This record gives sequence, structure tokens and C-alpha cells, in this order.
Amino acid sequence: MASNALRSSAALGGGVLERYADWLPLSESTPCITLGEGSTPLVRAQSLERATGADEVWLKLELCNPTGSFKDRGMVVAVAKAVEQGASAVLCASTGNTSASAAAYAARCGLRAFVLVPEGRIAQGKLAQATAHGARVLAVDGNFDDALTLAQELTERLPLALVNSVNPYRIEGQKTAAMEVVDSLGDAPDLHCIPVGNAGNITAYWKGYCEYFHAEIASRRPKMLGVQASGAAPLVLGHPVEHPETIATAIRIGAPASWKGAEAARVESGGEIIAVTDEQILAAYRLLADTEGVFCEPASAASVAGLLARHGGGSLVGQRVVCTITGHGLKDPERAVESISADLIEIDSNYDDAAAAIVEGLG
Ligand code: AN7
Repeated sequence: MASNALRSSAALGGGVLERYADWLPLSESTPCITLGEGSTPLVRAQSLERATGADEVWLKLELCNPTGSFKDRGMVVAVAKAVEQGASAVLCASTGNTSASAAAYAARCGLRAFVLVPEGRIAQGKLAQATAHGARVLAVDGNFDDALTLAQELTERLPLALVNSVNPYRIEGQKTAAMEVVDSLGDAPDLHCIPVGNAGNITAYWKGYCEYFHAEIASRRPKMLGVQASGAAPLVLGHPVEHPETIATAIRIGAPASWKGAEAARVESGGEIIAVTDEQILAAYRLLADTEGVFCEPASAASVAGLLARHGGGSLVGQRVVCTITGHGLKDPERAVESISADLIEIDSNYDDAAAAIVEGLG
């Protein structure tokens, strides 16, 4: 009954479960739920082609997912499996986007959602989403790493499905983004740039690229360029960071759960994991908004900041590059307003004042 009801809620065109069913651990009794996640745009970024010398730079706009981040791809699988297994509640620790996604899919499936977030360090838009979907939000007096430890303890003892990316279904769903890149471009790119926080996503992309390579759908695999914020760069330093700090709150993580997955992606792909400063992240954030019309959240701009830091000199001639843009700029309105408020021009409500300001702007 329940599963039929959920099945009939599928979107026209299908979501990740329907499109990538052959690649996912689904069974007859997995409900085919969707909010229309996946099938995100892949758009050219000419300013980045000029800066890096690459033949093509593509942005995979994961901010176009239903809750505004890439998390929906993995969450739809994790929540579908939780429903299949009879769970009535889900729990996650989150820097914000996972909680927004868990809350949305739980609401859609009639599950309760509980989320643990680092107190005072989650972007307002994400908190608004979790609250809007009726999740019970627990603000932890600690950072994300403390919250994740607590989440694991809680799910060991209470009847809750853990939907962090330590849940393998999350990685399975997220790998479909790499498959979509290959489906769109006809093959894997030479280089794939991606922000790294808890390291689930880089692990998932690498898995997706490898599976398509082994199935001979892709003729090669890209080098993976993982990018961390310099104040939260455990994978670059080679040890956990006790007090991670960065304005990119989504990736303010000191002890990534998928450490080994990120390392494997780096080594097996012949790639790198590098750190960029908050200044470099904000410069990329503004560049994407100013020159490409893409308004992402700061953590997402890390992939582009990393691309420019490593290849800004024009070393990518002949190459095809993809950068994942993980989350929407509206998630973190305070950051956006902070960086644009200086440009607000106050005028009286009359034609002459308005026209004068516009003529000045036309320069
Ligand atoms: C916009 O929501 O960890 O390396 O709890 O929100 O897979 O962790 C978010 C991570 C990049 C890093 N960009 O991905 C959470 C959370 C955005 C993000 C990442 C996150 P992972």
C-alpha cells in the first residue's frame, strides 16, 4: 500500500531512482520516490576557459536540484531504502544541506526527521528549509564532527535510520552525477574539480566514473581535483583538524567520514587534493556570479577556486574540465548580502534620481 502510494508520487520524467535504476541497489519493494532530483544542467563557462587555457570548462549545476544542492541524489536513495526497511524516522548530522534534503524527502514520505547541526554555524537558508519541512532541529554545542559522532551513537541505540554519507546508499545515489556528466559529454572529462568536506561526494563521483569506465560506457576516467578550505583541510595536511574554520560553512569539517574514499579517488585518478583560502573562495564566488550568471554558495565556489589556483596560468590547453557547483547561493543569503550591500544605491522615489543613478551605472 504505502509503496504504491509513493510510487504514484513519481514526477514526470523520473528522478534518480528511475533513470539510474540499473546502477542502484534497488529491489522490487524499493518505493520509487522522487522530487525531480538529478538531470541537472551542464553549462559552459567561457571565463574559466580563458583563464585556464582549457578547450572546454563545464559547470555541473547541482544547485538546480529540488532542495538546492547535490545532496538530493543520495538522499532520495537513502530515504527510499529507509522506507523499504520499515523505518519511521531518519537522523543526520549536517552543516546544513544534508539536513535540508533529509527533511524534504522525509516529509514527502511521511517519515519524521531529526537533524543535528553545529550551533550558530549553519547558513540561514538551510535552517529555514529543515524547519519548513518539519524536521526537529537540534543545535549541537560543537562542530560538525562532534555532531556526526553523536548521530552515530544515537542511531546505534534508537530506532532511527542514519542518512549521513556513512550510509552507503547516499554514495550510490550521488555517483549518478558523474554518470550524467558522461551521458551528457559522451565521455569522461580530463579533469573534474569538486569541493571536499566530509568527502562523500568525491568518493561518489569516483565510483560513478569507475563504474562507467568498467562498463565501457566511458573510455577513460578523469583526474580528480578535490578542493578544501585552507582552515579545514585535513586531507591536505594528512591529519584531522580539531577546530576547522572557514566562511564556507558547508565544508567546515575537520575529520571527514569518507577519508579513505577521497584518498583512493586522488591516488587512483592521479589527481590532487588542494587547499584554497577563504579569499580565493570568495573571489571565485563573485566571479561565477559576475561573469557566468551562476549564484552558488561559497563552499561550491571552492571547486572553481581550486581550478584557478592550480591552472590559472593557462596550463590546460586541449583539455576538457568539469567543475561541480554543489549548492545554491540563496542558501546563505547573509553572505551574499554582506558582499553586495555596499553597492546599494539609495534614491528618492522620482524619475530624475533613478535615471541619474542608471546613467552613472551605464558609464
Ligand atoms: C554545498 O550538508 O556535509 O565532501 O552536512 O553542502 O560530500 O561532504 C555538506 C557538504 C560541498 C562537501 N558543497 O561535500 C552537509 C555537508 C556543499 C555542501 C560539500 C557540502 P562532501
